[in-house]
Amino acid sequence: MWRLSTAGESHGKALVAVLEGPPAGLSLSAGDIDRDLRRRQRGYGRGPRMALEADRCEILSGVRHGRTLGSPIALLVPNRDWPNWEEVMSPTPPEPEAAREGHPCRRPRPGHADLAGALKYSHTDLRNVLERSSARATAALVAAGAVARRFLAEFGITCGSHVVAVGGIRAAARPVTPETLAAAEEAPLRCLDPEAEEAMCRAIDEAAERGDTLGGVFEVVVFGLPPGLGTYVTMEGRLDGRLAAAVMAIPAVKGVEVGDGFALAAVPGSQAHDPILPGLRRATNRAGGLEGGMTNGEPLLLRAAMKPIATLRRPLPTVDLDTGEAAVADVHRSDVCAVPAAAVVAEAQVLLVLAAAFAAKFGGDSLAETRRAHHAYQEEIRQWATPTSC
Ligand code: EPS
Repeated sequence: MWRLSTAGESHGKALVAVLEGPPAGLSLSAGDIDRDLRRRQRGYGRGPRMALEADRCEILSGVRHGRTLGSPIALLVPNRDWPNWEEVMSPTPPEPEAAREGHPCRRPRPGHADLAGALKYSHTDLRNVLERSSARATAALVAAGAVARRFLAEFGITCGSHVVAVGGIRAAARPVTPETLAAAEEAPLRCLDPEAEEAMCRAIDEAAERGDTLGGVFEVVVFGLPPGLGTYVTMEGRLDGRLAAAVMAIPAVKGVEVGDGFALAAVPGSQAHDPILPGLRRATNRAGGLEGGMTNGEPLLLRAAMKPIATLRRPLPTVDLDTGEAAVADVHRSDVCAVPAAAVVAEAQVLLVLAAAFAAKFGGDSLAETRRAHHAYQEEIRQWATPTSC
């Protein structure tokens, strides 16, 4: 069973992830994790914090001499901004004479966790809410997701993502393959359509000038999955539900669709499904690689809609919690657009769900044991695909 816990405040000392589940014998280095941390930091439209941070992971436990031990893997991602916040975020009460708790935040941002979080936890300083609800916490998810990526790579499973739309500007459809995704890795928005990408970047610049923010749509793609991960036999085991829950849990994500998703509602059944061809392959992948809550052997395609970030430099109307009077929301340092970063976070979430489903199917306390079970299943699938005629 794979299980993840994370902790950490945006301007605290560090973010922490504890991951249980990876089998013993998997090769893993901090470099494997840092690659994804770097990818999460990039993307056109990111704010000044990203220029300050150079996220790097320290492996605290669960790995010895470059191989996992089968014990929980603890990961630490230090916040380089911490020295600037030591007093404001100190775990100990401030000295009375030097009481500089920082100015309490009292004007909640519409769209952020500020108001509901303050009411729920009875926090009078909204900083107590925003520090944990900040998207900074996603760095810990990405660190853990990189371990899942390493595990699944052992079985030929790879995952990437690309930006489909920003601020209503949509990329033209382009072939999505491991090669096209790799080629777009260094593009400003990791978009497969360079012309649309240029227009998106301009829109981000214009939004920045207006003190506004932009959301968008991204797609996560997973190649090399065997059929039969997940299950139809219980509702909670259905992989589409688990994947959607994991991606919806990412800050600012407001919608998730699998394959052709919402568009399937508008076409007849004859145009909605993917006919099964000899060899058990499909010519189309409208289902996005999931049928009956299970992988079907086709690439997994999952799209998500991200709303614009709730911190606006030209803030929205709110209420001052001290006076109850109309006010404008607090302004904090933030991003103008973080759609490519959210896509990297979604990759991590998807990889963690898939690693858990993979481990549930194949088991294994050691990687070698998992490999044997996977190999035997692949042999069986091959026989289904090419039955020997009698
Ligand atoms: C982020 C860190 C945060 C924000 C941003 C993402 O750092 P800071 O608040 O110090 O600038 O830049 O957070 C949000 C968009 C948000 O809504 O909280 C990060 O590491 O991704």
